[in-house]
Amino acid sequence: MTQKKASLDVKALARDVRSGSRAALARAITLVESRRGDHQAAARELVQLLLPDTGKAVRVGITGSPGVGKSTTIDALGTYLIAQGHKVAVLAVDPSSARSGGSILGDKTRMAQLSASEHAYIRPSPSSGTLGGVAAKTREAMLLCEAAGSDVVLVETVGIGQSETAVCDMTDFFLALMLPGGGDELQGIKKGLVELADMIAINKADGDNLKRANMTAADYRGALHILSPRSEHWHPPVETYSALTGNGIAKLWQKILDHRKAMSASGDFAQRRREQQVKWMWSMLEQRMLSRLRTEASVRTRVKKIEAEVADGRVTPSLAAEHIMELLQ
Ligand SMILES: Nc1nc2c(ncn2[C@@H]2O[C@H](COP(=O)(O)OP(=O)(O)O)[C@@H](O)[C@H]2O)c(=O)[nH]1
Ligand SMILES: [Mg+2]
Repeated sequence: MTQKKASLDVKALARDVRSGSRAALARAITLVESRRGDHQAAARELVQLLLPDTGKAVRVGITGSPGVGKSTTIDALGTYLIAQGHKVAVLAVDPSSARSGGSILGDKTRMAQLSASEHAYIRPSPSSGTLGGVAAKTREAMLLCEAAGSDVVLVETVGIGQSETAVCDMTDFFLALMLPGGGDELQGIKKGLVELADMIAINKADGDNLKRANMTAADYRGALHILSPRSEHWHPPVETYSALTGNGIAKLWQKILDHRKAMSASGDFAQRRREQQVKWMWSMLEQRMLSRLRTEASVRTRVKKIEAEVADGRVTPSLAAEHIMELLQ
C-alpha cells in the first residue's frame, strides 16, 4: 500500500477515533480543516461514518469580551467536570486568528490545569479565513470529539456578533460572560447578545468585586425581564461566580443541566438540534457553491467574464446570475 493511500484510510481512521485515540482525533480534525479537495472528500466520508457516534454530548457555547475570563472559566469548569468523570473537549471559533497570528485559545497558560488532563482535548480555532469556513470546521471537529468520547464540548468565541451567532447555532446552551460593573453591563443588551444567551454569568465575583457583581446581576435581571425569552420553557438566569476561586462553578453547571432537562421535556431540545442541522446544510451548500465559483479554474474564468459584462452594463445582473447558475449545473 502506498503512503498516500494509507494516510487516507478513512475507515481505519474512524475506528481509531472511536477508540478514543487522541492522536487519531488530532489527525481527523486536521483532515477536516484541510483545504485539499481529496482531503475534504475523505473528511466528509469520515464524519458520515462517525455520525452514529455523535450527538450525545452537552454542547456549550461561551462568549464574552477579551479579559472577561473565558479561558479561566473553561479551565475551572472543565476541571470541575473532569473530576465528575466527564471527558471534555474545548474548541474555538475565532475567524481573526489567522490575522492576529494566534487563536483565542492560544493562551494555554490560562488553561494550565485542563490542558494537563488526559480527559481534556483542547483545539484552537481553525484559521481558514471566513467565518462560515471556520464555523463549519469547528462543527465537524465537535462531532469528531464526540465520536472520540467527549461528553461535554465547550466552544469559545470572541464577543463579536457574527461569531456569537455561529457558535450559538452549533451548541445547546449559550453562555454569556460579563464583568461586574464598569459601565459595560448593558453592552450585551445593545448588541442583541442577551437575546441569544441561555444564561448570563457575571465573573470575578470575588474580593472587592463581590458587591458590584451582585449589583450588575440585578441590573441584568431587570433588563431580561422586559425581553421576551427565546423559549417559553426557559427564562435565562443571571448568576455570579468566580472562575479564579471556583466559587459558583458548580452552580453554573447545574443551570446548564436544568436547561437541558427542561428543553428535553418540552421538545425544544430536539427541535433546536433539528433546526441547527438544516441550517448547517444550507450554510455548507452556500459555501461550496461560492467556493466553486471562486476557485474552480474553468468556472472562475467564465464568472469573471460575466462579471465584466455586468460592470460594463452589457448584461443585467439578474441575467448574469442566471448564467452563473447554469455554470453550476
Ligand atoms: N479576580 C478575578 N480575576 C479573574 C477571574 N477570572 C479571570 N480573571 C483574570 O482576568 C484576566 C483575563 O482572564 P482570561 O481568562 O484570560 O480572559 P479571556 O480573555 O476572556 O479568556 C486574567 O488576568 C485572569 O486571571 C476571576 O474570577 N476573578
Ligand atoms: Mg482567553
